[in-house]
Amino acid sequence: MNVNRRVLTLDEFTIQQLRDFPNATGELSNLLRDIGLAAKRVNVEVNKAGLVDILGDAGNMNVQGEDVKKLDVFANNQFMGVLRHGISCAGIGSEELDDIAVFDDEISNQSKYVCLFDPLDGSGNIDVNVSIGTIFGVYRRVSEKGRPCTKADFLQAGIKQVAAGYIIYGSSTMMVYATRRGVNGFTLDPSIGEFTLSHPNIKCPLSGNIYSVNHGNFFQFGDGVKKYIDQCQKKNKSNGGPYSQRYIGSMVSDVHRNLIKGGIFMYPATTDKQNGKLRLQYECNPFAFLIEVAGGKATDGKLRILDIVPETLHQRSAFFGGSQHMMEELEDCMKNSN
Ligand code: P6P
Repeated sequence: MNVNRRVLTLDEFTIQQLRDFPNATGELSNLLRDIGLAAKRVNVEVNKAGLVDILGDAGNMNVQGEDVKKLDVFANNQFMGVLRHGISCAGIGSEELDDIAVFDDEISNQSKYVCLFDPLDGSGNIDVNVSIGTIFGVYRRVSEKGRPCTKADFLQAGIKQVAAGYIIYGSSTMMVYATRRGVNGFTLDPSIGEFTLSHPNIKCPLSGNIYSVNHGNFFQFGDGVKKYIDQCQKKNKSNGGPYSQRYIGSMVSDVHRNLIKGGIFMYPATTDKQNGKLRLQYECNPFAFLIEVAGGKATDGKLRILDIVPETLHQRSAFFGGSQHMMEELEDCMKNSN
């Protein structure tokens, strides 16, 4: 009987990918499914966040009978908990943890991968009901298999990522991730509690009409960035109108919109933040990997983000990423300015 499945769940999709790569061990597929499971648990609490005043502040018990802590700590614990008890991750680095978390047990030490997370990016927007997200990057470990993972596993250049992506907890909850084979988006179907393939083979449009930047920092930007922003304000869309400036203040939401519609997201270095604000390992690198696989570009204004070799786990970087043609226009402005 030919069962023609039009809508694949995340589990079915990752297992189908395995059929195309019979020699694969299935560890990466397992890992991505584990991330999807933790994301569903976070989604439940994030969607209730607006009710905290009614349900009382953190400290409630959730459906799993766990104490609900501050949401970003809760989110971190969900991802760390699922991966620690899985079979595909040797440890994690996270914005919520000062140092790496080594899952030092017999099974985890045999795992091929480590993960870096921003468990709940943009969490400052929760109380005003703006979309927030989780950002993750997956690396093949460089330390000896069978032994605990080490800091070196987490300080690899972004080009070494084997997968990267984000979950956006918005009007719908989506998980979007890239492997070298492509970028695919899955929308959570609450009726079956599964992420289902809704955006296969996402490509970032080569150009767009949206630029995203915090204009409040304008006078702190370098001349090249100012010149590009001026250009955007004078540019004409195909229908003759100026570009649109869209900035939500939640990187996952801004980059997701620009990835789908075309556009450029900028968080330049400023006089206040000379190394930029965004974290290289778990904000810039995952998005840079995903944007490049989707056909866009991502730099720090000088260097390709994925080529930067990190020195510390929480180091910051300037970040410019999005449609190829818009990035090239920005680079021209920066080349010809100091
Ligand atoms: P600003 C959220 O705090 C975040 O890390 C990103 O999600 C977002 O793009 C950026 O900071 C917003 O920063 O300084 O413009 O408020």
